[in-house]
Amino acid sequence: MNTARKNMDETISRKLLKNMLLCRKFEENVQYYFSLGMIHGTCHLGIGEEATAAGTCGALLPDDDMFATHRGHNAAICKGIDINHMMAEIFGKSTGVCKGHGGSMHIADKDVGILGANGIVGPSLALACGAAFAHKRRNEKCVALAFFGDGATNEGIFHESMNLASVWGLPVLFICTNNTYGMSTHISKVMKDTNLIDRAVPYKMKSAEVDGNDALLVYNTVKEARSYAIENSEPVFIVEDTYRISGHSKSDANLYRTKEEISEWKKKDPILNLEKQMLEAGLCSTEEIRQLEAEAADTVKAAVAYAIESPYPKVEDIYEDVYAE
Ligand SMILES: Cc1ncc(C[n+]2csc(CCOP(=O)(O)OP(=O)(O)O)c2C)c(N)n1
Ligand SMILES: [Mg+2]
Repeated sequence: MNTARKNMDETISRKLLKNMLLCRKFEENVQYYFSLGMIHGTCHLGIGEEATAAGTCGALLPDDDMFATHRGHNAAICKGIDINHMMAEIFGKSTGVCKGHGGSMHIADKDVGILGANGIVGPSLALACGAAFAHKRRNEKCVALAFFGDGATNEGIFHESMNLASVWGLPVLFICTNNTYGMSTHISKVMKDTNLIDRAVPYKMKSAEVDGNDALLVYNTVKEARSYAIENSEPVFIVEDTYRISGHSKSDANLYRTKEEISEWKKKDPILNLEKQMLEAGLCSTEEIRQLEAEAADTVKAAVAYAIESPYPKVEDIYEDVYAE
């Protein structure tokens, strides 16, 4: 598949920028309240990876299903989750999208096609096969999309799911967010061939690799892949190359990479990247960008207030919505 050409559509560019700003403000706030001890457990931030979420989810329609990873805040925001209820979930409050029982790594809202983030690495691929199978059986013109990291591509579930989707002709979009690290391990230490796109070859699957810090390019690539998957009832594999500026999780001391490497990637910040493109194309002014930033900050501030004011779940509700026997 040829990488889709950029399309400087004003409405799309604005939507992508707005969503990326919302993601960044949201996660900066999560980081801050985590440091105050007001958010418990751990959490994985995707600061620096916002274009993969905004561009990818921006190309989906409401009926499409999306499965996220442990680093799933941005994907949920860009698929259209209610920000107040997501923030409340991360604070562990009863008004959260999962009534405060799930937290950061288990964000889900089936009303907007978010069928779950996953604390385990890899299941998104297999779950998306199941959802796509259902769509196919019902003759629905939509896709199931799985986000997963470069690290997950070494797991059995990656290969089993790619094989199944290929053989059964399932309309799945497999989206590899390639930030080149699995926790503190660089991909070159765990793969002989780091050219991830080649992993589609044995499954004879359509594939594309894209600069994952270019939201418009990601959007156009996924949009084209979505149409292809539906028209041909086939999966597509997309590698989105990016970098997480934030550490792996809250306990990351960043000892496995250099300050220089991080600074180099900061220059390729996906938000600055799109802002620059929009300014150059005359699609917005610096003042408008500042306005969008202020709006994102206000939205997140209101979400934090909502989360803080909300009550914790009751202890006696702990067995509600538990399906294990
Ligand atoms: C099956 C499984 N193995 C190991 C872990 C621990 N773990 C959590 S995140 C992670 C790294 C995953 O790397 P990657 O898939 O590249 O995603 P990234 O964190 O880079 O977004 C690991 C090993 C886990 N949660 N599940
Ligand atoms: Mg990774």
